[in-house]
Amino acid sequence: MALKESQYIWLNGEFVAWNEAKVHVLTHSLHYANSAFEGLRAYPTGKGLAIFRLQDHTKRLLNSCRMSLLNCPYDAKTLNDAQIEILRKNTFAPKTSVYIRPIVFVGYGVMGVYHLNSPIGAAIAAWEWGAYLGDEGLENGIRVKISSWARNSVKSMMGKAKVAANYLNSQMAKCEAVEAGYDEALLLDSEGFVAEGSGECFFIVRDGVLITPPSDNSLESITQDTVIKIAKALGVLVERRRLTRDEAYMADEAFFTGTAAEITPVREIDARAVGDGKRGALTKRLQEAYFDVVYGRDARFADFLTYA
Ligand code: PPE
Repeated sequence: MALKESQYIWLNGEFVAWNEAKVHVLTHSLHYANSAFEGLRAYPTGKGLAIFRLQDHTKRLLNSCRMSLLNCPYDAKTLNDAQIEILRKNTFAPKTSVYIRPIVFVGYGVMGVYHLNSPIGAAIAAWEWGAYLGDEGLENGIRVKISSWARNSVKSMMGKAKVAANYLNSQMAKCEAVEAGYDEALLLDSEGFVAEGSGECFFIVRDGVLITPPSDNSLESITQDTVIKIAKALGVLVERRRLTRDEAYMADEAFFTGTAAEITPVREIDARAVGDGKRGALTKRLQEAYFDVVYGRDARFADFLTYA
């Protein structure tokens, strides 16, 4: 799906025209993949666009920078304000959700692996982005393949840093799944326990209990945290514990969560139907409750929204 262009991008403190937001081909991050980024959504509400959990995303971005030794020249307030401003500057179609992508990167000027003498740049773009795994996927569920790739080991990479380098692993898993005719990959960790999707966290439902792995081998997902909070508010029992592939095969329901993926039901894993092969009942309830929260229709979670 081609990117839907908007008008302005924030680049190193200034708003520039979309097509002028450029970097040099010798930009360090392009070669060595040390760049920290975020993905946020802003949803149209009765009071205009509301960014979901802005402060939490910015905090994670700055933590990713800290872990990856990226000396971000901008503080949280500057980054938060710029994300609000990027929504005001651009014109978006009414009723569409907008995706915001901040990125902090190693810039141009020094080559070689050692990056601490390089300048650090930052950019924030925002564009209209529909359902990550398709409208049909949101409604009827997707088909998932357990990847032959193990998720990046905690001995080699920092899965809690949302840095570009971690996504080669995601990309290979995603391509393998798609080329095999599936929609998405589920990666296990090097011990064989469920880690996460290529860009999502994973949940199952068994006997009415919602189960999702701890963040041992995954990003600390903001959507996963939101879904856990919503489930608890609905009185659903939640367990955070390690999951194995056989348990995923036996699940009554399964779904992926992520800012982009929202709550996407999983209807099949490795040629095995999940439950009755459709979106599960609890999955549907959580999906509806999640959309109520992000669209500003649930006062209990009003603090999660920042209006642009
Ligand atoms: N794990 C991974 C590896 C991941 O990339 C994401 C987000 C998540 C879990 C869920 O995190 P959170 O959004 O905080 O709930 N993936 C982002 C990037 C997707 C992309 O293709 O780009 C996203 O959902 O924005």
